[in-house]
Amino acid sequence: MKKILFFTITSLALILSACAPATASNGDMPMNNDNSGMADGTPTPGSMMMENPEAAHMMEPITAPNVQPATEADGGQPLEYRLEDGVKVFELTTKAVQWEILDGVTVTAFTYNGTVPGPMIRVTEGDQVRVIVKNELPDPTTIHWHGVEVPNAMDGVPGVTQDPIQPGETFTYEFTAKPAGTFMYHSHYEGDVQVGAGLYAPFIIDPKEPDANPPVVDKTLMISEWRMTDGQTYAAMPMSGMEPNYFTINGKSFPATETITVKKGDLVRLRFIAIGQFIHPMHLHGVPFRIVATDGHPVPEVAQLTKDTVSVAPGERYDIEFVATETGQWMLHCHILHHTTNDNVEPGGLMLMIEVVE
Ligand SMILES: [Cu+2]
Repeated sequence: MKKILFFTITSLALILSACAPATASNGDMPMNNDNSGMADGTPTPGSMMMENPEAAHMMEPITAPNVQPATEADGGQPLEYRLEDGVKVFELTTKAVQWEILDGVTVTAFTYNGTVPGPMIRVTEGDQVRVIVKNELPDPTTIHWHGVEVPNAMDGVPGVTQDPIQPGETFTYEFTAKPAGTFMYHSHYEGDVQVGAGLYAPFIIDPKEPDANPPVVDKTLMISEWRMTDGQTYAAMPMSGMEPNYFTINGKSFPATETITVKKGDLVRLRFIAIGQFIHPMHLHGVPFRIVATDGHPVPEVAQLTKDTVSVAPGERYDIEFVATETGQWMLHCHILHHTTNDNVEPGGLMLMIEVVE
């Protein structure tokens, strides 16, 4: 029955596309070669763009006037703050840069302070935090503090809790940092585009009472995807024609990903944050790990799962811990194996090495 229905719809689409007069062409918008956009019965970006200028805008390449190469090589680095009357004041500027994800592969990215991910904001539970955001993008933007319990007016939803921050404008967010855990901040304006284009960063709130058994190594890994075609960068989307062909951990594809060096016997904590639009089952070689926190919230010890693979869906965070018991180079990688390629070539993408030394 399904086959007959599919055949009927496909045939109808082909007949309709063959009969349609060639009046739908729009000189400004890229289109599929066949102009129908329905060659296999599936609407593709080309056909949608012709019909809907807003969709066309969402699927345009990431561009900005006069984009310069990034001056920093590493994303997610701690952001300095100044203290003003007991408030920790951070400054962010949104801007487009050319960001190298891999030797010879550079994307046009929308960033906080010129890096992908943006700088890590790391504070202690109960801190009063002020973040001054200057928008130097060609488009409006807002910031959402994902998982942080902020007052409603600080939630960063355009048209709901605030007006979008227009290009050239500045907006100030202020809230108390709570609860403790692994969080993030990201754009909430045209998120389908701006988040994939690089507007995301870690936000870590350390507990007021320090950890009784703190990890020796504590790394945050933000996972996302990109689409690069003909030298143009697109925000990768889970739709035909917009799928990613590059995958990054902290803004880098393997082998440009960071190697994490740890000493044998060290307790290691990795904080996975998925901020793209795809699920990534992250698999660790060598030893199993415990899931000690989900979405920033501690898991009671009796409820902690021991696993070697954890699927991290968009928006989720998993903090995992393990003791490195054997020396050697141990892989950590996504187990959707296409995600360990660079433009379809293996190895690449979502892989990194954990080097355990004596
Ligand atoms: Cu994956």
